[in-house]
Amino acid sequence: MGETYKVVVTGTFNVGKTEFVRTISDIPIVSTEKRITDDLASTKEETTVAMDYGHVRIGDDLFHLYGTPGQPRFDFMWDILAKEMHAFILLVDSSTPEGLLSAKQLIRIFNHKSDVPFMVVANKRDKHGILSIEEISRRLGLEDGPPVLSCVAIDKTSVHSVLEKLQHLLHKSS
Ligand SMILES: Nc1nc2c(ncn2[C@@H]2O[C@H](COP(=O)(O)OP(=O)(O)OP(=O)(O)O)[C@@H](O)[C@H]2O)c(=O)[nH]1
Ligand SMILES: [Mg+2]
Repeated sequence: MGETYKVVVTGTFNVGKTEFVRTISDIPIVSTEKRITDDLASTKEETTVAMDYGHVRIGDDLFHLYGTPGQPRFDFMWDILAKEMHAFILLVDSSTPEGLLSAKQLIRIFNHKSDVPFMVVANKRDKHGILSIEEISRRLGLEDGPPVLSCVAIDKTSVHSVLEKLQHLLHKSS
């Protein structure tokens, strides 16, 4: 018999949380994306205001995936989504150092909510001029912490491989 896991996918604005859940989900995701009307509209058209939900079976296990909103003004959702989570994934955008300081704080915030395994994932590795994994790790203060994994959230195989590593971590910690 497999296990069922609740996993929260978090990170700052525009790092690829919705894409990550959408790419791997076995069902069409439930999303709460709304048109951006403020100055962030130049970055993209829509942003998550409450959550993304999808699920995927990996081997015998079922993963319920909850993407958080990235903008701090929707941070009231974080507590709700983190309730009874088994693990969290912190995504960062490899193509810009912007947001890495906030990502560092997010790791602390989510670790504080619950003592569960977590993984730090450098997304958008397909882009040009990206930061090295070592640089991202250093900026997040994780030199002595967990390894930073590479990911391309628009590629299903890549997301699958991240979740397989998380599965391994969860099996080890149970
Ligand atoms: N090239 C590339 N683009 C990506 C990747 N992951 C996400 N994107 C793009 O980055 C943009 C932001 O992705 P989203 O999934 O909306 O990001 P988000 O973290 O959910 O954003 P918020 O909910 O607004 O915080 C979209 O245009 C995605 O298609 C990736 O691995 N590579
Ligand atoms: Mg989103």
